[in-house]
Amino acid sequence: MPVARPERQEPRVIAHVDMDCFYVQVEQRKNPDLRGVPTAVVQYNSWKGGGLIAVGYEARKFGVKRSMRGDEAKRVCPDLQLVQVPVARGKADLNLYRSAGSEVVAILSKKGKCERASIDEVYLDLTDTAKSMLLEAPPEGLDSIPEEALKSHVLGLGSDANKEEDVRKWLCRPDADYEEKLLACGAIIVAELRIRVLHETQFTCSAGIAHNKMLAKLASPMHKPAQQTVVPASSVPDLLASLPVKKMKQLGGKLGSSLQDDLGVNTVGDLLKFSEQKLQDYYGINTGTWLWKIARGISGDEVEDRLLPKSHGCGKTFPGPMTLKTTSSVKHWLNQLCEELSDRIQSDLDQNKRIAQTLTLHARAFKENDLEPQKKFPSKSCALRYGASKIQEDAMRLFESGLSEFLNSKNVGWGITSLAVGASKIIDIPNGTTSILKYFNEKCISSNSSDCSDALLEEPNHTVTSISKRDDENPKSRAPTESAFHTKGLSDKNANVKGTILRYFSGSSCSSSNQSSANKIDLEEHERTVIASELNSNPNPNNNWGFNIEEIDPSVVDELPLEIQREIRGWIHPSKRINTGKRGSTIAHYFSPARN
Ligand code: DCP
Repeated sequence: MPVARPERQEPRVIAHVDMDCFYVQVEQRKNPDLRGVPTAVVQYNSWKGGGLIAVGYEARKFGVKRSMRGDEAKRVCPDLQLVQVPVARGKADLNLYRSAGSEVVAILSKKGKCERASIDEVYLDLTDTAKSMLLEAPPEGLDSIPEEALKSHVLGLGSDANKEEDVRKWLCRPDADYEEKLLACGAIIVAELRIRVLHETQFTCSAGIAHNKMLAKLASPMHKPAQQTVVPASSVPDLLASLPVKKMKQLGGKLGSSLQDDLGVNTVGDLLKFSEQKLQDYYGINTGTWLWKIARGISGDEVEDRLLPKSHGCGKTFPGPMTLKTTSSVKHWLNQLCEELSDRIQSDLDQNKRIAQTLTLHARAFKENDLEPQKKFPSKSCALRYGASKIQEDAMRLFESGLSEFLNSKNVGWGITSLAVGASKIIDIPNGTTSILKYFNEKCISSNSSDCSDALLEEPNHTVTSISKRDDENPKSRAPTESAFHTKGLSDKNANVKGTILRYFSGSSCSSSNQSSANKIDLEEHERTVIASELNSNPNPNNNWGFNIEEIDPSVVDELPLEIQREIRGWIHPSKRINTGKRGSTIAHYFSPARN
């Protein structure tokens, strides 16, 4: 359940930056012939043209949607170019997109505290940078305001013909209070950052700029692609008054449904009718206070200083005839997955000096003559040992333990329709452990051999743990940030930038009215809801939307924006809770035998 974090008294400037049709942009950069052409990226499974996972804005004009399969999309847009997601070891390989996301993060993180929230979205705390700008180069003193900043959508400002002039006045208001002046600086900083991202990576992005993470995240998709939306404090009541509760982060699930069903709350603004005490009576002290605060746009969540993922995961689905029915076929695929996982944690160790501590196995399964079809294959975890063959061995043991629990030790036929392995509880290696690192680097990493680790590591007890609670621990990895940001320098660098980022979408309707963009978002949200309810009501969902849950590739899900992950996981494991087991956070703990 959500908990209210204490909010800082000082005003903050937070941005949420979200890449536009990200995988499509990455593919268009790789193959410039695709630029300006309706394009979509499809899953590697080519059934009915493959499931669309990213749709370019040119294709969206024709009505192409992410819920379609390639064949259907081609029907609505015959010129559509379909690009298949790269494949390695028989499954989707997201490395291309991951490193493209890292290029963007590297640029954004130079200007403020930066939290990589998913493969294509980032939070920035620009408070210090905005303060410096206000002291050294306030908007009203600038010779010119960047055109991209003038194109901002400032909520509450209206959308008159004279919009740019109105935005200029808003950015330069001498009578604005300190909080709103900082926000104006934030808008200019973000506009310049977005131009810099475009120049250095060729990618466009959209952004929300507000006084907290929650509001920034709400604002970033309001005007897409390649635009930014600013949320002055005075616009918050109106924004929340009409915002459906289900669209608010953390209210998409049961809590949101309970608000609707039990309290008749349909929009976030409706919550204003309830006192804090009343909300606490219904939902407990913490959640009650959190609800009371979000109704007022108050959120104390901090931007975490984290540029690297919290965990690594890879998985594969085995729909229909591909279902795995023998231990040897499971072993074969687990070996593939574990090899990839091993490669990724090794390069994390190499590049970032981070160690993953927990190995987890998830599966979806069914059994013959099932009398308890609601019973899920239990997720299992144990201490993670480095080296591909050790991971393979442990994953296989986790699988066997999970299978025996799933089958209740009965000797019946079974099938596996999805397998995934994950490495989590990632910690930074403390200083002074160079010799250990050297050992990992020189022996284990190159050979991928399991034997080398035995020489150094005491074998941990491999307690197999059933997973019961979501891992919310957040290992942080810091990167240098600049405390001051010289707007002028950035402006100079981009002085030759003609026009705005929107021109990269010339000919697209994307720059059109706010209304159409809002409708688009509503429609997509509606469709997802319908799909989710179809899936929930249908144990073997092949629904009218042509969308089959069996085909969701867990490896594709892992790095998606959090709300999409939650949504998809909600379909797959409606009542799943992950591991509670708290481990020590030092390397010493890792090398000592695990306690049973
Ligand atoms: N993705 C995926 N499967 C999904 C949803 C998304 O593989 N069901 C991938 C492809 C997307 C990327 O994640 O390009 C980012 O997802 P977003 O939801 O941010 O959507 P896009 O960036 O594609 O488009 P938008 O411009 O609407 O944000």
